[in-house]
Amino acid sequence: MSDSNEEYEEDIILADLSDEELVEQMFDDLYDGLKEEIEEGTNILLSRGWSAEKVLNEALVAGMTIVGIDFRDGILFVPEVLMAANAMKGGMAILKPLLAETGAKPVGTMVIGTVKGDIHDIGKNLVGMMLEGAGFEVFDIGINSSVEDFFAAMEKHKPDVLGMSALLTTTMPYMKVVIDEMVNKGIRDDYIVLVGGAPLNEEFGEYVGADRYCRDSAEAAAVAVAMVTERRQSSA
Ligand code: B1M
Repeated sequence: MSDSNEEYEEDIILADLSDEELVEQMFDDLYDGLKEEIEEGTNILLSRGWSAEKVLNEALVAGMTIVGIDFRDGILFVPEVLMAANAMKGGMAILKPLLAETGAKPVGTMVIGTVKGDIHDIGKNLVGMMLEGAGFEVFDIGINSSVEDFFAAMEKHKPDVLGMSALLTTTMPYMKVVIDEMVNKGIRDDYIVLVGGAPLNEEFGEYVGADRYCRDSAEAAAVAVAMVTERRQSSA
């Protein structure tokens, strides 16, 4: 038998796998940074009636958690994790329009960014996608965002909500730098400030002076909708 036949025989046909097997395979493919396979797996699960949220949480986010554990333990290194992140973004791009599908009128606006010194953007992107799905207009200023970047975006877009994301224990204190500057400039109460990211917790959210710490993107969307609605009602 030729080599190419052997390779062919070893190929896994994703569409032939059960849901459970496919999700397991997607964990492996995410781990190996295989973007096309992740895109294919995402499409297959959607075609089997999975909701975008279910694919996101049970296949993509769960897969990235495994990557994170091996990254922490020194089994995976930055280049491999970058490839995994790239593969995950391939799946997220397919889910984005589905998560953003909504019949609701725009309920508010948000400026969001990952704070200075931090280049992690997957969680931030997810929060933006979920907010869009909840009917928000989202202005994403990207990664490594300084006080000046946040202020320029607030000035330009006059959002209801300012969102900050941080994934590193070394960068999360920068949220306080931004909020303290808002206090100094007398504009803190003009905005609802939400913060999030894996190393944060509620206590830290209170410490930096945010309105709320949000554990995940679904909570961020729900909190943003509730707080903007409440603020509009109380000022009406
Ligand atoms: Co980095 N990294 N990384 N990394 N990386 C972590 C965060 C780490 C926990 C890994 C580990 O050791 N286990 C660790 C931080 C340790 C610490 O600070 N205590 C770490 C480290 C150390 C580093 C470097 C320093 C490594 C190095 O260079 N030696 C370096 C730092 C670079 C920098 O930022 N200056 C680095 C680099 C990278 C990559 C570039 C390779 C890549 C990022 C690619 C990218 O984002 N485009 C990367 C990745 C992918 C990770 C892990 C593996 C996954 C992060 C992720 O995307 N998770 C991560 C391990 C982990 O978190 N398990 C890790 C999936 C995402 C959906 O979750 O972002 O938490 P998350 O978002 C969640 C919630 O937190 C929440 O909603 C989302 C869920 O719905 N949320 C919000 C997030 N933001 C929110 C904002 C809100 C509300 C909710 O309101 C506004």
